[in-house]
Amino acid sequence: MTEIEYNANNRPDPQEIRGFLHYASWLTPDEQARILADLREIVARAPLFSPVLSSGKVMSVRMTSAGRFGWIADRNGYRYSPVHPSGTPWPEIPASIQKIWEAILPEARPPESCLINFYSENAKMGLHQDRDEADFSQPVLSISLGDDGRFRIGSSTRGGSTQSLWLRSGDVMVMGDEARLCYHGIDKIAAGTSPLMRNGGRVNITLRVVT
Ligand code: MD6
Ligand code: FE
Repeated sequence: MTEIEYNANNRPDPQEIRGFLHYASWLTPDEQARILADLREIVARAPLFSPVLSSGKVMSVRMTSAGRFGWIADRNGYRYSPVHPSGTPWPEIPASIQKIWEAILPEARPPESCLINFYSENAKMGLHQDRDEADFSQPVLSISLGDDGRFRIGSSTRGGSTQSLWLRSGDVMVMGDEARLCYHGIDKIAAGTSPLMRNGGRVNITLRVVT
């Protein structure tokens, strides 16, 4: 298959919302399908699992990862790990995903972790900060595929006002600089809003520098 190339100059400019940069419809439908095919290969080797938080609660989002580090959660807490819960190393980050980071964030260090979150119709992700990484000067980039998800953004402290926007299939979001430690989460999935996946659901991919 031909290598995907992304040229950020031919793509939509972002809208800023509380320091987050939202690139609506950055990926074409063909590019989204190509990325989804690469994700299916990752999931075949590193199956999705349901993380259990230290509270004993099982997360409604199912996850797996690619790259040097993946995010795992079990009774011992949550952390980055070089291996899947099965003990095997994570698959490599596919070029179709890594090249999005390189096109949008040419100055950033290469991503070391590619977290893949799968949301079925009733899954949610509570408001959280991404603060398990060592270098907060490095941004986090997310890619949304499949059904629409309502993304909620707060501030860098708990409480206070929030704002929401819908993330749609093909959208890219960058959380850097003053937004890097803002609380955010997904409070609703709009089932049946995307034809990308036959059985519905939403996928969010987050790329991060961990060390
Ligand atoms: C999601 N995203 O969109 C969850 N984190 O399903 C995140 O938690 C996230 O989209 C950091 C930066 C961008 C994100
Ligand atoms: Fe996050």
